[in-house]
Amino acid sequence: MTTRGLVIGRFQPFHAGHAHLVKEIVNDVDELVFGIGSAGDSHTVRNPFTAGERIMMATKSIEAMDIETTVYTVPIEDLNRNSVWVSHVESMSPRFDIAYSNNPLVVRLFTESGVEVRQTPMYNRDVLKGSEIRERMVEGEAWEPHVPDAVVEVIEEIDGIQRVQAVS
Ligand code: NMN
Repeated sequence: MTTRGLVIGRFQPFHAGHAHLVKEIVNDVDELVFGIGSAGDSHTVRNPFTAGERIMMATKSIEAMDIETTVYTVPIEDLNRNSVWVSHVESMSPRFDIAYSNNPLVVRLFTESGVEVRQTPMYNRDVLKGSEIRERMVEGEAWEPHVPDAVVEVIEEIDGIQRVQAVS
């Protein structure tokens, strides 16, 4: 039977740590569901990019990785009720066997619902976190080396730096 993994995160933006994570997870599973969390949020300091923009970043970055695994990208809006969030995710996603996250709340909610959760090693976490990369965008510091080339292209296409600076 096909083993399918779900990775869920906000990907604001998709960065080199996420690319590394995808490469690790596809060694474990036959198919990957890439869940874009807080899909309804955009144009804020914490969530500057829309779900559609994040789908472009992830799709183009994963395409460039040249992996064989089928990847489904699914936007998942937040729900103001943690106790039913896992059912909400399941209702939006292809069936999955394993959830991948290092977010303590996400780990707890899936575990309490009986879903196997795997945590993944953090890769160069000092720089490779969304908040640090967004801060660099605001300050006009180098952020490009820390994201896949495809993400640089998407952010240029949407004039993303101007937006991040304007909402900050
Ligand atoms: O670990 P991050 O990148 O923050 O991603 C986790 C995602 O899961 C976020 O989009 C977060 O909002 C979402 N989430 C939502 C709920 C809810 O809507 N009740 C609960 C837990 C996680």
